Amino acid sequence: MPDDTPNALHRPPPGAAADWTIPQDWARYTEVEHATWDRLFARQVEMLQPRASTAFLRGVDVLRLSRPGIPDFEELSARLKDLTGWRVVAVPGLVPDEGFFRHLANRTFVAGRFIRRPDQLDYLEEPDVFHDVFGHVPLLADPVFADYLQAYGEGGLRSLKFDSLDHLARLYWYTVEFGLIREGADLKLFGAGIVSSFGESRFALDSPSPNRIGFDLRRVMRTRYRIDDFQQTYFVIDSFEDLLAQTLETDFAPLYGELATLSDLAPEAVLPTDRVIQRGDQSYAGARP
Ligand code: HBI
Ligand code: FE
Repeated sequence: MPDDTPNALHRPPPGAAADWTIPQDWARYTEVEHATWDRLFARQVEMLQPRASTAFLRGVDVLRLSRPGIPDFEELSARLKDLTGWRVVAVPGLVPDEGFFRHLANRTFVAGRFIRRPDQLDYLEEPDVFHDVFGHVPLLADPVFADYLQAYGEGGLRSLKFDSLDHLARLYWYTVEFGLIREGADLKLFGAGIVSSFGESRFALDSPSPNRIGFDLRRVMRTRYRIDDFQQTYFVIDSFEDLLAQTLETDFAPLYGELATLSDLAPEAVLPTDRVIQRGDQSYAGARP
């Protein structure tokens, strides 16, 4: 099954272990790299106070991510292990799906160790340490989300024999990377791709352009996504408990059979059966080339 993860290597590069891990080499970070982390962190954490999910903000706090400089994965993992059994390990870049799923199933989160340059603050192709650690790791301190991500990894390993990894990747994309969550009457951010992006942290909640639709597993798994720009639709979960329940309760085998008979949906689609929280006008997407 050729791996479709964009520009993923197909075997560990020289210096990487068989499970793709490499040493973080924390002592090698320069002052400029630590300063880039501090600048990104200060900008995000301030604007996320009213926007990010409670669980995300709690994770930033309990994992002491406000300490200056790029976190040392060993120190971070020692704290995280006590809370939910997760650890953070460094990898050279994108890992093929099987290796990635296996890490998640073992409660090890793979993180890039490089950090973007000062002139790349607002966008970069590959996930760097700020996207992976600031974006993804705080929620690993939440017991229910921690269970969800491990269940996702186990589901991924079981799914390798089906030709349905693109459906599964959409589930990851629209929750772990770009998910929104209800908190009372408000919508809050929890997806790592959003909370690690200054622009999208505003866009995802404030812009009239994207759709905001209640999460439904089948609906999400049918919906294509953009990897190079803000999302045209955000899906909203009611709680991490509900997301975990929908994932655990589902036997993915018959689900894949069902999905194979249904057409994919465009990123901007709105169905009559959707729980539409807000129908977007796609004004942003329309304006883009
Ligand atoms: N590898 N390092 C890394 N980080 C990711 O987020 C990642 C990956 N490989 C595959 C992948 N994500 C997605 O295809 C998931 O949907 C599986
Ligand atoms: Fe990510």
